[in-house]
Amino acid sequence: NAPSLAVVGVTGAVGQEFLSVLSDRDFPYRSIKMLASKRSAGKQLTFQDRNYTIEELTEDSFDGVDIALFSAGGSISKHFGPVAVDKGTIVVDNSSAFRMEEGIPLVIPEVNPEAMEGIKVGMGKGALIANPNCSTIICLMAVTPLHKHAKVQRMVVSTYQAASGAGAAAMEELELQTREVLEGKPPTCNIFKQQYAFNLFSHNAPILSNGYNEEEIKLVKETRKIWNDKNVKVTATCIRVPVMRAHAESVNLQFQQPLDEDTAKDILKSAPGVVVIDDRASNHFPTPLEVSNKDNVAVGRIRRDLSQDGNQGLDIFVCGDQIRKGAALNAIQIAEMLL
Ligand code: 2RA
Repeated sequence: NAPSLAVVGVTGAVGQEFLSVLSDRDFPYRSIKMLASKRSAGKQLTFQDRNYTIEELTEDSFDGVDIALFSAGGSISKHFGPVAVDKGTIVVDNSSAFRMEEGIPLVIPEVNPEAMEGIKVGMGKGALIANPNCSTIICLMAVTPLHKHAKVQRMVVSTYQAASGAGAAAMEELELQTREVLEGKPPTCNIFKQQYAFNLFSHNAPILSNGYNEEEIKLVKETRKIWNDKNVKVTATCIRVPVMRAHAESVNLQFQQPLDEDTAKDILKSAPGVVVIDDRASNHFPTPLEVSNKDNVAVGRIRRDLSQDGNQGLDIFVCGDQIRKGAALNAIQIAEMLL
C-alpha cells in the first residue's frame, strides 16, 4: 500500500518544489506530514486540495513515516536524518551532510540507480540516500551517457549558477536589486555583500586552503563517487550569475577512446532526462530560461575540442533547473525507486 511521507523544510524553495513534483508525478501516499522550524509551525498550507497545518520538526516527527524528503540544511539533516532512520524511515536527503559518507548511496536515478540496490519501503529498516549537489546532477546527467560510451579521463567544468541555489531569499534579493539599480537606487545587499544584479561573482561557498570553493570540490568528489572512479580528473570553477532558477555549465571533456561529435549527439539524443538543443544555423542553444520549471536537462554546443588530437576531446554546454532536476525532482525519482 501507499507509503506515509514527511517533507522536512516544506516552506523552503526546494520544499515547495517537492510538493509540486509529488503532484505532477502523482506520487502515491497514504499520508503526508509537513515539517518545518518552530517559526513556521502552525501555518496552514493547501496541497492537492487538502489543508495541512505545518508541524514543528521534532525527534517524534518520524513515527510511522516510510519516506522523509529532507531539504532544510546540513545541520538539520545531520541531527534528524539518523533519528528518522532509527525509526525505520527511509530518508532522501538533499543536503550535503552525508553525500561523501562511506556506505551512503549518492544517487542520480538515470545515472547510477544500482547504488541504491535493495533499499525499499517495507524492508523493515530505515536507510539514508543522499541527493547530489545541483551542479553535479545537471553536469552528470549530460556527461555520464558519454562517459559510459568512451570513458571520461578528464573533465573541466565552468558553472554559471542561479540565485535559487542560494535559496528563496536570494531570488527575492536579486529581483529587488534589479529594480533598485534600474531606479538609480543603491542595491540592497543582505544575502551577498556585493551587488548581484547586472553582475556576477565567484560562488559564495567558503574558499578552502587550496583556493577552490566548497561548491567546486563537491563537483570533483561527487563525480568520483557517482562514477565509482577515483582516478577521473575533474576541475571546476563555480560562478554565481544573475539568473533566477536554472544553472548553466560549460563542460570540456577528454576521453580515453575517441568520440566524434555526431556520435556524441546521437548518444545525448537518446539519453534519459536529456534534450538536445543544438541548432548552429540559428545559433539556438540551451538557455536557463528555456529549461526553467522543466524536468529535462538541455545540452548543446556539442563540438570536437580543437585543442585535442583526433576525437579525444569534446566541448558541450548544459542547462538545468536547479530547484527541479537539481534538487526536488531527483529526490522524488529516488523515492519512486523505493516503492
Ligand atoms: C548552489 N549548489 O547553487 C548550491 C545549492 N545547493 O549554491
